[in-house]
Amino acid sequence: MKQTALDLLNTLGVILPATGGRDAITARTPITGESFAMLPCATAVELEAIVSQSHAAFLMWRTVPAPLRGELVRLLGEELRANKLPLGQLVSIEAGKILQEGLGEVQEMIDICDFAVGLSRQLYGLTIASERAEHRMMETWHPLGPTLIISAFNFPVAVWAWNSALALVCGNSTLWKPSEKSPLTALATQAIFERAVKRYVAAGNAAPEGLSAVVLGRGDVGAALTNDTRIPLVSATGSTRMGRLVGEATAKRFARAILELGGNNAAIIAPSANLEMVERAVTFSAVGTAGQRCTTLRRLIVHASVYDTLVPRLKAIYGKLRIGDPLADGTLVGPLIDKLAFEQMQGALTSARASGGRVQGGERINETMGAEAYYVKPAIVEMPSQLAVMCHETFAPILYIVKYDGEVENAIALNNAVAHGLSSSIFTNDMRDMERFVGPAGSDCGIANVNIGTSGAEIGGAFGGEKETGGGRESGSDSWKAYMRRATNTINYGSKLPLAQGIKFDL
Ligand code: UN1
Repeated sequence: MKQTALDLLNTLGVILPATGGRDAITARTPITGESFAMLPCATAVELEAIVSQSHAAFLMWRTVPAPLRGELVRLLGEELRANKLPLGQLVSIEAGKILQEGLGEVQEMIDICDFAVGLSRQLYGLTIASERAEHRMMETWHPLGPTLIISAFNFPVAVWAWNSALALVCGNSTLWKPSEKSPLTALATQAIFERAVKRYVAAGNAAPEGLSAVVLGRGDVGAALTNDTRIPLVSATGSTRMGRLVGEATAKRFARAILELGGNNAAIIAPSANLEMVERAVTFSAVGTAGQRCTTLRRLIVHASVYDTLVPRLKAIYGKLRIGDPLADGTLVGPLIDKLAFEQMQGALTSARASGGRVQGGERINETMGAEAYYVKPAIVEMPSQLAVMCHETFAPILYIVKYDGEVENAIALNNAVAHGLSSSIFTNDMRDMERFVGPAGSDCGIANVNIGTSGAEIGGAFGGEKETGGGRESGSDSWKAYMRRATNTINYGSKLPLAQGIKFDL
C-alpha cells in the first residue's frame, strides 16, 4: 500500500516536504494502518510568512475581473478531470472510503468548479428604488479577503473545493488547514492547483504567488490562523467541539465563520414508503464512507405498520455487506479511520445495550489487514425508544432504529429532538406526509429530502444545517455571498441634496 501511495503522489506531481527535525504529523492509510511519511507542521515564523503572502495575493487578485478569475477555476476543473483516477485512489487510501466514493468526491470538486466558472459572470447585486429624486441605489459585491478553510478527514478534498472554487471567483485568496489525518490528499490537490496556475500564467494571465496555500499542522496551527485578524473569513468543517472554538474566536474579532459541523441525521419511513427504495437508500446513507459522513444516516424512524417487514430485510442486507479493502472491486464498506473511531463506536454500542438496545453487528473483522486497521461490521441497533445514546453523534456506522405510531408529526418530533440539524429525509408516497415534512412545522434541518437518503447531496444546493451543525452554508445556491462583502451605494445624479426620511437641515 505504501508503494501505491508513493506512486500516486509521484503521478500527481507531489514532492513531500522534509521535516527537518521539526514537529511532524504522520501520513497513513486506514486500509492497512501503515504510515507513509512524516510531514512537518508549520512553525509560527512560517505561518506569519504564509498569511502575509496570502494577504498580498488577495490585494492583487481582487483587482482581476471576476470572469478572468473564473478562467483559473475552469483550468482547475480541467486538471481535476485529467487526474480524477489517481486523486480518487489517493482519497480512498488516505480516508479509507471505497474507490467509487473516492471518485465521487473528485467529481464533486469538478462539479463545483463548473458551478463557480458560471458564477464568475453572475456575482449579481440588486438595484433598489431610491426614495429621493435623481438618486439611484445599488448593491455591489466585492472580494472579502484571505479565506481560511479548515477541512475534515472524511471529505478531505471536496470540501476544500466547495470553498476554494467559490472563494477564488469571488476574488479571495485561500489558506487550507487540512485534517492532520489527511495531509497527502491536500498536498496532491495543491499540486493540481499549481498546475492550473501554470497554465493560466502561460496563457498570458497574471496570478499572484500564494493565491492558495496548504498549512499542515494540528489544532494549534488552526487556532493561530483562526485568531489572525488578516483573515476575515473562516470556513470550518468538523466536529461541533472544534466549530464552537472557531465560532467563539471569530465572533470575538468580528470575523465571519461558515460552520459545517456534525449531524445526527434521521430518515422517517412512513406507511406508504416504497420499501425497495428504502433498502438501498438507507444502506448507502448509513454505511457509506463507513458511517463517517456528516450526512450519514444515524437514526431510522419507522412507522409501526411497516416495522416488522422492513427491519428484518435491513438486517439481512447488513449481514451480506462486502466489507474490506476499499480499493477492491465490489467492496461496499471500508475501514474506520483509526483506533479512536473504533473505540468510540464500541463505547456507543455498550451504552446502547445498557439502555435496552438490541445490537446486530459492530464487531471488529479483517484483523489480518493490519494490527492498526479497524474494519467493523456496520451495526443496526433496535431501540425501545429514542434514548440519550441515539441523540449523540458517534462518527461510525451505527444505525439506530425506533418505531413511531400515528401521524407523521410524531416522527417529525423525533427527527427534530436532537442537537444537530444537518440532514433528514422522509420516505412516503403520501403527499400530505411529504408536505408536512418539508413545510414550516416539518424537519428543522438544512437538508430535508423526500424518497432519497440523507447523504449524497449535489453541489448545486446550499449545503449545511442548523443548531449544533453551525448554521453555515457552502457550495451552491447563493452561498457565494458569504465569501464577499456587500456595499450599498446611493448615487445622487442631481444637483440638490435631499435627505432621506425628508429631514430638513438648511444651513
Ligand atoms: C461531509 O460529510 O462533510 O452530501 C460532506 C454528502 C456529500 C458531502 C458530505 N456530498 O454526503
